[in-house]
Amino acid sequence: MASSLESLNRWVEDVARLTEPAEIYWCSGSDGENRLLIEKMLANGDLHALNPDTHPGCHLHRSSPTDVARVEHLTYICTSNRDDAGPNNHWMSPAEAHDKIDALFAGSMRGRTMYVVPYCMGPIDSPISRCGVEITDSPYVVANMRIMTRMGANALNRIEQDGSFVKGLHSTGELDPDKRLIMHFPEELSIKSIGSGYGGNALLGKKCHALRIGSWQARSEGWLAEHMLIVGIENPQGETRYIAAAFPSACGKTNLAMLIPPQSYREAGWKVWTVGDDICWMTPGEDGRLWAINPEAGYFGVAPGTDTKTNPNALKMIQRNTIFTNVGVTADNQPWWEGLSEGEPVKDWQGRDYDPAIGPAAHPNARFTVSARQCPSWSEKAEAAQGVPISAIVFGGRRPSLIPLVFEAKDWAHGVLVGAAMGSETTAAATGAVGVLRRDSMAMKPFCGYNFADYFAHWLSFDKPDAKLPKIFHVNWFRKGEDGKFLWPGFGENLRVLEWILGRCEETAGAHETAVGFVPDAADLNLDGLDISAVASQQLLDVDTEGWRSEVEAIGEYLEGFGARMPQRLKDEQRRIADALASDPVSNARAANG
Ligand code: GTP
Ligand code: SPV
Ligand code: MN
Repeated sequence: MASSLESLNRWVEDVARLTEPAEIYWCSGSDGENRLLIEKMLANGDLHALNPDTHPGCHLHRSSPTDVARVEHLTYICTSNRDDAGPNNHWMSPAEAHDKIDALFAGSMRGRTMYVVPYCMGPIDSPISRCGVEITDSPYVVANMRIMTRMGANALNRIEQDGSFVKGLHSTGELDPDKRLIMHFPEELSIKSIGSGYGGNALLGKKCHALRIGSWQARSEGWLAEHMLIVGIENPQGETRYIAAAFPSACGKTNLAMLIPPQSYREAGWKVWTVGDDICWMTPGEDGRLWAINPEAGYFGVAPGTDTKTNPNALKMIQRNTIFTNVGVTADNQPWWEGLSEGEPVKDWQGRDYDPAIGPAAHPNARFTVSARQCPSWSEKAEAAQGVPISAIVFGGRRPSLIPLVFEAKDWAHGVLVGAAMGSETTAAATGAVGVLRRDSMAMKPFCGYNFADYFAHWLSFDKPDAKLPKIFHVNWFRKGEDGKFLWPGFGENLRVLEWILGRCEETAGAHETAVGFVPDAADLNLDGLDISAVASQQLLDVDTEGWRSEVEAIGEYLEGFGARMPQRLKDEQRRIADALASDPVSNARAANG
């Protein structure tokens, strides 16, 4: 039997023949190697040093201005059967896809170094972890992968033991949007990406492996690969419960994962522990619960909006050893972005003199790359091989109207519908229009490596008699009042909602039943010390029957769009809620009383 290392060597040779690099370098992940890479990038302009007194070990990378976000329209799932990719994905046949992209890879690494980057997604000794190797011609990608994954010699050892790994081939190519493609071959456990050096397009361990290929593997192996944060909430009794939450890109995962409790909660002894901020791999344990690991070792987080008031943990975390991508800089060479209360920009993200008339200092999708261990709320459980048990799953999105601050699904199948029905306004994390409401099921629209109908069926399949599944909730921090302002203060105050969620899991918190799920009364939430009017809290928790009727009808149409593969169970659930709304006197009565 050919060992995985033989297969790796053969693949490296094949790729070198195709891409014609000047040299091949195998990454060990050592500190010395990283120092040399950084020196090389400082010399060639890939990186700029930042102020060493205020930001030791920090560097700035400026992307090509047309390469600043994920490109969903250029991202393909290449399965032999088109229906396996589903209407939620762009599809191309594997043969055509290989032909197209290999033509772009031919000679693409001439004059460049080809880096071979072995990595492990998840704690190196965890049975839930999976390995991959990324071949790339971008030293910036190598430096990022070193922070974001367990990269180097240990990963290579594990690959030898595992016997299989995900093959990811990446080249920045010409950074030309017309010669950019991100292809996934789940049946071959491989990825090919060319023409972009940015984040999710280029750091192949992240969205390409851990979500698109990972979700495919998860389905065949009986686990879940999700676009979720993992956070531990420690109550004043010292008990820690873990919550996994799926919000679409740039909708608050990083912020919730490292939130600082409101002062009264801190004084009472509440603590928050960060396990992960973007990706969660969950697998049923022998006890019937879902156990989750964060496959990543670092955070690639949104910089704009990060400040002492919104996310002080993140701000502390990124004072040292951080790569900043597409932020502005101050006169004394500190990184700067919109929403930062201190400092003033003099250069924008493209290195031009800052001029508010031509645009923001930082690109709206500017990011930081930083080791998870630098987060003040870093949880030791992020290294636990078996992961952490999940008490609640939370879905959420940017919904300016209709969707209440929080509600609880009746049971697992209802919860799966709530996830499938998720909608959110688009953000700068992907190219294209911002602020457009779209369905983003389980925050996985851009990331599910197979047909959503099969994905929902997979989710439903966890509902087994001996399973002890988490309760499922939906939150919305983004509901707006008539003045167009957010009704809910958000950020640290979101802990109040998490407390209610955990209270529901322990059956200590109150709620009333509505057609769409269990909703708290204002009195069921701890709003003490919060500057929020009774009217606002009423609006936040309101269930508008009329509005929900059209929403649930639209959800039905969305499910129908997947044709015969859509599980009947989910359609029945949609019908159940539509029927309940049709005969629902609740909202009218509440309106009359309120
Ligand atoms: P990805 O890394 O793209 O997957 O995104 P993410 O979900 O981790 O997003 P992140 O936490 O970085 O949030 C991005 C944006 O949401 C920032 O502009 C934040 O200021 C804003 N945001 C986060 N939490 C809240 C909140 O509770 N309320 C409001 N109003 N805005 C929030
Ligand atoms: C997202 O877009 O959801 C991100 C950033 O987390 S990226 O790694 O570019 O996908
Ligand atoms: Mn993400």
